[in-house]
Amino acid sequence: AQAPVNVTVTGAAGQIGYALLFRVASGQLLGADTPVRLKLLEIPPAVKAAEGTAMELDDCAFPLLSGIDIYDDPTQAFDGANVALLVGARPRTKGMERGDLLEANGGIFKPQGEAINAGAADDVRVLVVGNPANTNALIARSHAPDVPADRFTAMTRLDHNRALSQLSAKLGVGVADISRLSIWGNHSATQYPDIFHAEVAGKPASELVDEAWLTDDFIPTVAKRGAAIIEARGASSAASAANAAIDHVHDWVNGTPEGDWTSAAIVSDGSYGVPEGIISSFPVVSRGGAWEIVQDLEISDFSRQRIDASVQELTEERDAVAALGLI
Ligand code: NAX
Repeated sequence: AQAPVNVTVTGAAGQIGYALLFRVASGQLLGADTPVRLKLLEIPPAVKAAEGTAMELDDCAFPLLSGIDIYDDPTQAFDGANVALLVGARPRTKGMERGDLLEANGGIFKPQGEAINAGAADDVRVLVVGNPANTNALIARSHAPDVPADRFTAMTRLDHNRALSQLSAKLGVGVADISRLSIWGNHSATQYPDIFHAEVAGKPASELVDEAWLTDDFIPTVAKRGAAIIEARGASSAASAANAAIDHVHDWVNGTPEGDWTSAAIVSDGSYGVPEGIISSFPVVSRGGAWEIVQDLEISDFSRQRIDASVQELTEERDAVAALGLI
């Protein structure tokens, strides 16, 4: 039988954790043939709640779940990790300045990066979900010099899935009829969901919608969907975020379908004028277990402006964490 894959999940007692862990344990992350061992990381006051979730995981009697360990120490939690889902983060509270937010998260993602560097498995793949996700991933990556940079990613798959859903509703087609959508930039309100290379049942999506709908409806709806969910549900997106994390890692490990691509925030190699080293969302394919940026797409002025604005925000966040000594 195959040896279990170690999946470390931080923020395990939170609401995304609650939606995520059962799907990981049931085999949806890595496939129905791959046993998993869960390594949960929480802060001390939330360890008891994580133990409660672990009791429920036990009660599911998942055949693929070979064990659960709970830690409040990152070094132990990341020891031997093959997949690391970094969900726990410090949320922005009322009156908090951006610098305070970045500094508080530096206090989380620096030691986690160090722990990954010290003890994770050679094939470790890291997905940062906790916000500000791109810059938290940058902080973790910069404290893991022995881990290849391309193993650090941040999640824009939820934005990608939201864009698919909005376009499918607008055109009255199934999401499976849409291919080649892209999310560029930061997982924030400046993100740019791009339909200019998308196809709908083989036709260019841009011929099926007008620019006013893109500008006034589609782009802001996708970018502000998180706020709309909070307004409606009284709590932030959790099951859809967990679903996107499953999609991201599943595709990273198993590949993206031929002829299509997805979106993920990965370390820039300078493609499309995005400064090397920042963690920005791109259209990506997964081949042989690694993300590759889709190359040679034509970028219109409409798209260029919006990509540049989001990338500008990312470089400002990078400069801010550099000034704080966090990278
Ligand atoms: P919750 O507040 O429900 O859970 C967060 C959990 O993280 C808590 O249990 C907390 O104790 C734990 N935690 C805090 N510091 C930790 C540390 N140093 N080590 C381990 N655990 C720690 O938040 P939830 O709704 O689950 O959201 C988690 C994060 O996902 C937030 O930062 C949120 O902003 C972010 N999101 C990111 C999305 C994305 O698309 N990238 C979408 C959904 C979500 O908003």
